[in-house]
Amino acid sequence: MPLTCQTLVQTHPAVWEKATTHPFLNGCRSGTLQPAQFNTWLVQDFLFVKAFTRMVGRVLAAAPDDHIDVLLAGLGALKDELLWFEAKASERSLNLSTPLQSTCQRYCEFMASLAIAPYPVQATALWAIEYAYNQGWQRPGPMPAPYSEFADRWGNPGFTDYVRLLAAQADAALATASPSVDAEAEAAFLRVADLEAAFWQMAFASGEVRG
Ligand code: HMH
Repeated sequence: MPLTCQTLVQTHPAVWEKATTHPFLNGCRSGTLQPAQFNTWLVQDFLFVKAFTRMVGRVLAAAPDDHIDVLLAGLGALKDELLWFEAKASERSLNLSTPLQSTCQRYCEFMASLAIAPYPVQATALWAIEYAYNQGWQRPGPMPAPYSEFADRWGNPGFTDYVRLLAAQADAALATASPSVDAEAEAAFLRVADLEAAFWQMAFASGEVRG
């Protein structure tokens, strides 16, 4: 049986759960998150998305012809997203010219490292990165202001459809992949999951009120 995105989640439920649930997200839902925690996330995620956009550009460069449309649409949405992050940061008077925290740096380095990975591995990692936010922001349930806008960005039906298309493209690429490429794709999935959990923890811990 060929490896699929669904198999990856089913094989590693605990790892995926850790990647997509966190006190940070529950704190958005309950209103107990501190603004400093949220603002740390906002600035670091802007820096992440800039690096992620470059990664999607590289995935596009490696993609077969019939995958170009979906990736171009994704890049178009990322153009809007970067402008939206700038607007959100400006509303909160946040400085986006901030150094990357080490966890964000590690995630960006991982994305850069995918440049030399086979296309099925790149497509799997891209799907996992988007699916993590698609699920993570929806899992706690409806969020109050100001977080509802953030939850909706990654939880809206259009984004959910986009993530499904990314899964279908990754599955198509994996369908003809060798066992060693499958193993590399699985390792990339697990790496994304770890980095996602660490990213939430980075924001949650760095904005924490200390006594
Ligand atoms: C850390 N993972 C992180 N940030 C994002 N914006 C996404 C994924 C997008 O899906």
